[in-house]
Order: sequence, then structure tokens, then C-alpha cells
Amino acid sequence: MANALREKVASGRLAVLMAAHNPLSARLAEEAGFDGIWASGFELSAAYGVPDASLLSFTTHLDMTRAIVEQVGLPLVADLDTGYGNAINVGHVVGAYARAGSAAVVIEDKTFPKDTSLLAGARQELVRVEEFQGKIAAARAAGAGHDLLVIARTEALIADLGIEEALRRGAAYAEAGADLLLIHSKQKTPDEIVAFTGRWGAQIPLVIVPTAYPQLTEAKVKALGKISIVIYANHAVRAAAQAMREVFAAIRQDGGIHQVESRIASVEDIFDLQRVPAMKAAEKKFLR
Ligand code: SPV
Ligand code: MG
Repeated sequence: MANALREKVASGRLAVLMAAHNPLSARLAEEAGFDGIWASGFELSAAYGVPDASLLSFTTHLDMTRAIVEQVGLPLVADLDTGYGNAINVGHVVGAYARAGSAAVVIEDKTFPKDTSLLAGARQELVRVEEFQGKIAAARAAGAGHDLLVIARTEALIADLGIEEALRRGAAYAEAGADLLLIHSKQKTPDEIVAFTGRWGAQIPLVIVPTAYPQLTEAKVKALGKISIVIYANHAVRAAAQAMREVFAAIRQDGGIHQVESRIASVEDIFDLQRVPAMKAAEKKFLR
């Protein structure tokens, strides 16, 4: 099967990805018309109630990835954090994600165990450039034959190392064979990303995660150029948390579930999301 994300990037159109932490959230993202799924480490960690700090094993995240790929047709971009160790670990892990049907993997240049990027005062330590180039090369080798995109992510801006260092690392990662560069920023305005994008030599296209600077709309991203993928990295779990909190509070307040019916998805809606109609059709055909 051709890699639809590679085709979208090659076409020069912007691909917009939504985060997911399970197949249901991925299916809702598909229903809403997103171009792909971001298999987010932050979202899965939050779903397990633990910090996004290399606490979940890669097989836990791989299980989620497989489950999403089995249920949703959109290309999936797997968040591999640091690659769970050195270049040998990266090769092992990326091979598994490639065989699971990922369209792309993202590996970031932080040390293992990582700390999450948007947390104030978090540990943000980067590995040597050469070491990360080796990890990119290992990822490429493991993905060969699977039409897998390798996205290198630099956390230079997250680590407060400045635009020069981010540009230096980005260029080195492009040279090592990355297909795209994810440049992450925690600034509350788009200025830093706009400045970086302006100075980027466009060796490879950029990926951004505008969580901290939501003012940068898709129209503005397109106007900047050089950016091929936008990832809305945590909006599934944040939407779910808020919706559950509000409905749970209302049920406690009302002393029953009699008032919330119109505020939540119907049971029939969930049946549809579970593909019950397809199962019923199969029963007619196969149950004898
Ligand atoms: C994720 O969603 O897991 C990400 C994006 O890597 S961020 O949480 O902003 O680092
Ligand atoms: Mg992550």
C-alpha cells in the first residue's frame, strides 16, 4: 500500500494530524476529516495516568499503534520519544513500528529517559549531534522496504539552546537522512517558529506542533511555506478529560443520569463507532 502521507507531503499540500490515544479517538479524528493520526506519547501516558517521561514501555505504545492501524485507514505517525535508548534500540523499535503499518516515526534528540516538552522547568538534555545522526541512520535502515518516513525532532528550542543550535541540528539531521524535521517550541507566541522557518534552508520539509502558540492557524502556516505537517498533539485527551469532568460533575449534581442524556453520545452512536452494523451484516452472511 502506498504511503498516503508521503504522497501528501510530496504534493506540497499541508497535512493536518490529530492526536489519538486509542482507536476510538483515532476513528473520531478520521470522521472529522484529519489527514492522519498522531500516535502521541503524551496522550497515551495521560490515558494511563502517568507523566510523559519514558515510563510506559514501547510495547504498550506499539499495542496502541497496532490497534489504531487495524481500525483506521488514515496514515499514522508514531511518536517514539527518544527511541528508547541508543541507535540499536532505535533500529529494533522502528522495525516493529514499520511492520505494524506506521506511515512515519518521530524520534527526538533528548536523552533517555526523557521529560515532557511543555512542562515548565522540565529536564531537557540533548544527546550529541553525531549520536543522533546515528539514530536517524538506524531508523532509516530499519524502515527500508516499508516506505516509512523518518521524522527527526529537535528539542533545541525546548532546551533553550536558541535558533542557531536548532538550525545546526536540523541541518545535521537532514544530512543524516531524515525525511522531515520536527521543530518544537514552547514559546507562547509563534515568533520563534516563524523566525526559525524563515531561516531554515529547506533541505527537508518541517513539521510543527503549535500547542503552545495556537494563534498560528493553518492559513498562516501555509503562508509561511516550508512546513508540510501540523500536529495537534494533545487535543483528543484534553477534549475527553474536559467532557468527562463536566458530565461526571453534572451527574453528581443532579443525583442521577436523567439530565445528561442530550449532552453525551447516544448508545447507538457508540454502536456505530464500534462498527456494529458491519458485524450485523456479517452475521447475516456467515452465521448458519
Ligand atoms: C506528544 O504528543 O507526545 C508530543 C508532543 O510529543 S509534546 O507533548 O508537545 O511534546
Ligand atoms: Mg511525545
